[in-house]
Amino acid sequence: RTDIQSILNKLGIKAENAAFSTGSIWGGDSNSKSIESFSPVDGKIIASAKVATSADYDAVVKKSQEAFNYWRTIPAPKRGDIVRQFGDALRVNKDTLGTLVSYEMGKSLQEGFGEVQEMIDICDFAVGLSRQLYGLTMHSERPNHRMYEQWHPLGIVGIISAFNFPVAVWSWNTALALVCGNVCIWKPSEKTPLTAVACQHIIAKVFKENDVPEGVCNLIVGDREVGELMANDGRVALISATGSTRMGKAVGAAVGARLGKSLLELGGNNAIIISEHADLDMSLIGAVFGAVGTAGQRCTSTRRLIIHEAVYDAFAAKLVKAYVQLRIGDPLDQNNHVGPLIDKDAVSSYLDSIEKCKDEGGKFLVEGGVLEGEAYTSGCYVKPCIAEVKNDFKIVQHETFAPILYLIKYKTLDEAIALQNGVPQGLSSAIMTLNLREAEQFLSFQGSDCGIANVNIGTSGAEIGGAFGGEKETGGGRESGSDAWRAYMRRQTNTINYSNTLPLAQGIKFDL
Ligand code: UN1
Repeated sequence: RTDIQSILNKLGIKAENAAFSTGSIWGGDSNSKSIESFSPVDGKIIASAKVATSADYDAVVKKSQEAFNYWRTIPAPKRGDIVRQFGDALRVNKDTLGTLVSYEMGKSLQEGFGEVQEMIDICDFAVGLSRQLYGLTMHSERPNHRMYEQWHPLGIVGIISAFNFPVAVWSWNTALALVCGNVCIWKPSEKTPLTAVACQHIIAKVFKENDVPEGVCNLIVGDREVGELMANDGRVALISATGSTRMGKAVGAAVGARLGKSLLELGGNNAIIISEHADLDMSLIGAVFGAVGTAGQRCTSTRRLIIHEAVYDAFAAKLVKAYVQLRIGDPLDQNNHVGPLIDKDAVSSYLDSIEKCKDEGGKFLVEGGVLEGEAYTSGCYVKPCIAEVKNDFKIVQHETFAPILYLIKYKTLDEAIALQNGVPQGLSSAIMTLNLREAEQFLSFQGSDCGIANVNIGTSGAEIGGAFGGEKETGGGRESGSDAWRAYMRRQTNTINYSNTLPLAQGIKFDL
């Protein structure tokens, strides 16, 4: 059995209960309330963390403002070198941090390691980016003039992250924000404060070794109130928020009211179209991993399968057979496929969704339920289930963060695409087909309306090199690879006149 205490020791977490950290300074108002880190694996309280007060928050913002004045003067490739060292530190800590992710959040150990791997990958990506951050040069309409654009850092980037990827999503934002010359304030999910503390220790050590001042990366542990302080604070130039659509609407409205920038990565309702031309064995792996991986708690989890009528029965039978074989239990035991949900509230919403689905006429091919017994004392282990539904059921239109998979039958590809797009969310989508015409139609402007559209790959498990995010209620933001870095910088257009007259644009005459 994994010795969590020794993992915590290795990650430098002792009796950690500070509300905030600016690097080497850990602190917080001693009167503030605490939140407990609860492991859904065994139901134990791992540790507690204080909640930042508004005074704590203010102290952190002041430290980050000071730090920004320094950090922006460091050349971007040098900032990249610090991020490279952060990536190296993550390599050293991959096993311990990955294990803590698995224990605190409940995802499988393999997925915990995979999450840390995403952190390492984004650091590598950011290091390369630190020598790029390209602006364009354009031709001026005026003689002997030069026009170009450059990208400058924004200042403070506020990061609000969710429990399901408690560390990777922070690193996507942080690695890019840092090479762009920004400083960060991170509010992790109150459900996973310890993995956040572990990350802060890892990055603070790298900063210390490089004499990077406190305040370049800051952690504030807190609940919704701290998130609200940040969203309403004009000193925070960009809020990058990952989580539910409800949270995103509130954050987006608050940031929008002060005309700040926000980057929102919210809920998904991801579907795989399984065509009559699909490789069904391959489709099975994509569908099952997508639906039950991370116990259905990825924003890219597969929620709906839209299956062609010709293969519907055969594929449904394959699915049922695979689900019967799933091993549910301790995610740290690598023999298990499915771990627990994050907490009992998540279990209630899973049960509630099953009820609602039945009320609307859903027919369950694999029944759900909460597991009981010695191995499941936390009360958070549930059975992945499958229901035949109609796409317009209210519950099917809604993202439930749990392993409930909905099956929908289709006749034509146009109909399948309409079903796939017929939800409020627009994050990830996929088609399983060996037919070129179908694949291209799905990827075309008449196809999927999502930010991610895959062929012969499931909906989850995106690589960091692409821009990650989606449309409609998913919020429109893009994080991670491609040119997502632009969201973390401000663009400046510069026109330089090296002639000895001052011609005006648009040929306007103005003589004195
Ligand atoms: C999320 O669930 O918020 O594509 C992020 C994936 C992962 C990231 C998911 N690389 O499933």
